[in-house]
Parts: sequence; structure tokens; C-alpha cells
Amino acid sequence: MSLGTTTSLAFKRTTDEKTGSIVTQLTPDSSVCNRNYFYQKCFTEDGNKLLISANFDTERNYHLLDLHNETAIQLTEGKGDNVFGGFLTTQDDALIFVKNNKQLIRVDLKNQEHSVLYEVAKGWVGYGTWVPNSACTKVVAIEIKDTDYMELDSWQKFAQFYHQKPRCRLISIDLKTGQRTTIFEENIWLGHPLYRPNDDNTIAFCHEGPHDLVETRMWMIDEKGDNMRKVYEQSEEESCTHEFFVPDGSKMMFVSYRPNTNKRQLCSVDAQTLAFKVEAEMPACSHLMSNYDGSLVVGDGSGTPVDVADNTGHGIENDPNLYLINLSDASIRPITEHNTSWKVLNGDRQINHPHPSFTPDDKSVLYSSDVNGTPAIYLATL
Ligand SMILES: [Mn+2]
Repeated sequence: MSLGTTTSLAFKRTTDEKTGSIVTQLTPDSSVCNRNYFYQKCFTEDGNKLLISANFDTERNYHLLDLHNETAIQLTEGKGDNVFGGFLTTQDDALIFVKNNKQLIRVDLKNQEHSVLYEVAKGWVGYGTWVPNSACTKVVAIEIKDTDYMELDSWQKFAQFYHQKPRCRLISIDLKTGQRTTIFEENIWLGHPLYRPNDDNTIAFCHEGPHDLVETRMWMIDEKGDNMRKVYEQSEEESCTHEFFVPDGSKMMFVSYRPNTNKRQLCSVDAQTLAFKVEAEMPACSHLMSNYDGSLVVGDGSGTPVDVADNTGHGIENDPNLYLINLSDASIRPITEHNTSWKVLNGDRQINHPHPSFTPDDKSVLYSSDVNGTPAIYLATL
């Protein structure tokens, strides 16, 4: 197989008898497939095409799935695709992704033509998910000193890396010129860089590591590197995670949790004033994502978090449901069971995470699960 190859898929539809949701399995059982990271753009604006990762070729590469024709066209090839961080441009004309922790590549959706937008400097490694501004003219990214870097292929290494205090820098990359600007650099593990939608001057990032050890996870900083501020002052026992900007830029939402309870809170801060609000009490969801204006939120029920130091104190029963949280009438209901195993597969810690998000019309949610044996991608109607 190679670039431009079309793979036929046979979607499988079932109806959840408890909730009435129609669940469509988009990718076949024998393949290893996943959706991208939950806040990265994966649907074209019209909702007809979807960016996925699949090993239809020998490697895990990007493909553009056509939801009407039930086919997928191959966009990338060879080893080394970061299959979580890639995203479709705002203009729907390209995929942008990182290859071999080294090159930021643009792939034209029409002819799969590749162009290198940026190359990581010698002595550094490109890390994690890189996120564009709304106009898709820049990305924010994290780079780690190569002498400090290691492959994070288990949750043990995830914890170890935190204690190592790697040299990290938060950077912005101009996609036209490939020019890099360092916003902030420190001997502390940084992750989750985000441009606030429609406001390039506000950039968010996190202190990464076991959630119960990190004192303050979420931070914001001006694009020029000034005005670094805590997004939210966590209490002693509180862990925060999976922060994201509501796509209209109004708020940052995140999950807050404490030991010895399976209760979680969906919290937010106003993206401008940082005014804090508990939006909802909810079941043990790990990841959340909202619709455009933040009125609807989807979450994936989970078990004991793996990214904490005190697993015993945080031990809870597994919750296999996807939940729809409607913030306009404060209701929460299960959509369907995702039933994923959450297992690390071949050193990939994220592949069996559901990472749910809404389709552009808010009528379905997209998620990953290995319920049928191998990681696959699903849509469930609301
Ligand atoms: Mn995850």
C-alpha cells in the first residue's frame, strides 16, 4: 500500500437496547485504529470526512475516512507518525502531524503531497500533541532536551520522567516561515500546550506528571512569554487533568478529583478572568470534551487512574459508560457503554482511551475502544 490507496470498510451498526443509541463501528476488528487526541480537529466542517489512524498499511498511519462511502484514503506512510497529535487544518485542506518526534509535516488532502513546515533543532526532541491557533497559521509545541528525553511506553516511565525534571521548552512555530519562538523554558516536565481559540495571545500549558504529585497542573502565559499565571489553585488533595478550551474560546474546562471517592467534578474557569466554577458533579470520567459553545459535554467513564502515585487511595470501580452532560439543564445520562480495556498496547499508553468528542452537528460522539478485541473507532448517536 502507499499514499492515496483507498481501503474499503464495512461499517457495523448495532443499537444499544438500554439507551437507544445507534453505535457504528467504523474500522475493522483485525486492525489497530485510533482517533486523534480529543481536542484536535478530526472532522471536516461538513462532518462527512474523518481523520483516523490505522495500520491498513504495515505501519500505523493517517487515513481520511469518508463516512458516506465507507472508505478511507491513505495520507501518510512509513514509521514514526505521531498518531494522536495530528489534526485537520481549519481550512479543511490538509493534515498537519509530527513524524519521528522531529518533523512537522503538512499533507495536502487532495494529492497527499508532503511539505516539511518545521524541523526540530539538534539536541531537542518534539514531544506530545502540538496545537494550532484558530487561523491555523501557528502551532504551540513542547520540545525536550534529547539528553533528558526517554520513550514513555509505560505508566512507570511516566512517573519516573516526572521525578527526572527534564529540560522542556514551550515554543510557538510560524507555519509559513518555520520560525520557532521560545515562550518559556524550564527544568520541569511541561505538556498539553494549547492556543486559546480566537485569542493567540493566550497560551495554556501544564505541569505534567502523576496527578496527585503535581501541585499546580494548569498554567497560562502570554504569547510573548509574560504574565505567567496559575489557571486554578488546587487544594492539597485535589488532582486536575485533561483541561481543554471550549472551542468558542470562552472557558477552559477540566476534571477535578480527590482520593477515596469515585465522584468527579467538571470544572471551568473563564478564559479571560479565570473566574472558577464547578459546572457539574459527575461519574468517574477520565476525559471530557465539549461542543462548540460548551453547553454539552461528553465524558468517558473509567476506573482507577493510572497516572497517580497513590493508586490505592484513588482506587475505584470501573465505569464503562460514555456520558452526555447537558449543562443547560444540569442533566447527565449514559449514551452507551464504551467497554474499553484502557490497556497499554505495544508501548502505546493512549490507544485504548476512548477520548470522546462531538461530531460537528452535535448529533453523535466519536470514540475509540478495544471492546471487540483490537482498538477500533466508533460513533454513537445521541
Ligand atoms: Mn488519554
